[in-house]
Amino acid sequence: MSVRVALFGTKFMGKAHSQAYRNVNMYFSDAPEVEMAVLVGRDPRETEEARKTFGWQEASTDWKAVMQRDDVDVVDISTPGHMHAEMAVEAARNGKHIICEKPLANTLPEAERMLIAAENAGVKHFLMHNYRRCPAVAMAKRMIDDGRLGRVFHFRARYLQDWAMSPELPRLWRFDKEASGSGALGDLGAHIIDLGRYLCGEISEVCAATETFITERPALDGEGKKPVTVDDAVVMCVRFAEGAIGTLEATRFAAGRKNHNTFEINGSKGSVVFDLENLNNLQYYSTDDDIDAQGFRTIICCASTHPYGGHWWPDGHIIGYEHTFTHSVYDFLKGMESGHRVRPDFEDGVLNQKVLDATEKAAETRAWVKTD
Ligand code: SOE
Repeated sequence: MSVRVALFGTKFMGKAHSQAYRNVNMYFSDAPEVEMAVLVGRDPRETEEARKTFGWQEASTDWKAVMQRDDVDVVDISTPGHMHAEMAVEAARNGKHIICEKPLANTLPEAERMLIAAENAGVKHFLMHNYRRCPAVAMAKRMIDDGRLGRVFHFRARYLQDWAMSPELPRLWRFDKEASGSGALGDLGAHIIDLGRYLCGEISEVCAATETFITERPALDGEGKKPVTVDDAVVMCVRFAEGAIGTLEATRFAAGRKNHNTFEINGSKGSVVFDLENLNNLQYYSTDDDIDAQGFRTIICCASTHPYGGHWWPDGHIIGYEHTFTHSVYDFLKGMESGHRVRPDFEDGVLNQKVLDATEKAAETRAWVKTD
């Protein structure tokens, strides 16, 4: 079986997804082979340059025409959020399987429309929350599912960056609610909400505070300033349906923090700690250890016994950020082959969106808000 893909997006995520398709062909020979058919962008010259660099067969700037092509099986949407819904609905209408970047959409009604369109068309749908597929994160999930942490009490997550701190930074699309849905909340918070749901189950209730530290920024066209219409930072307290409680923080204003994505989970039989800056390692504490030998130990999750192990290098040879996209694409392709559900999918996207919505409502009303 070979699968022809059209990728929509030529920037950072377009690059990450392109590399994932190349890697899958090279390292995951048990997956269907990918043909990198068409790269779609807005600007003809930029798209052609990206096509050459990323290794796609063709370049196009006509996204609707590409959706209708019979020789495309999978549509990969790596565009800004405001285009996700229209593109995904069009892809589903044309019977294409869909991979979509996070967050699924800018609003809950959009996300629901995408899910309904994909389900009605009977196509596979997948949401790119790549951090689920760090081997150490997948290992944490395995340990929780096996009961090795016992009853889970706490989920404590932080996703910190600092790229937005300069007031001179122009008002990019990420500062515009129309284009991005929300700020640090939807961009970074969505990742740790997804990880919280993946590891600890559904989030039932939220209270939150958001803040916009720089409320206007230089307009992109150089004509004066324009208002920032999204949050710069968010802090959340959450309750999980299964009884745990959690705190989540996401910001673009944590000086010195470039891509600091970390969580700690505490259960009745032990704890795990993940930190993207040491992404192959999972810190694990077990209450079963001898009392005089207790302490956190480091599991380097790069052996053939670990999730995704064995596909890359010999045991203990570390991997990186880009591999998380490869693992995501690999699982999606295996799901296409077997027909099994691969998560996170658009249903997860809708559930994540409900948490994002509840968070905005909670911050606005300064009260606890249920997610359903
Ligand atoms: C923002 O800076 C960003 O690129 C996010 O959009 C990605 O989802 C995250 O993984 C890295 O940071």
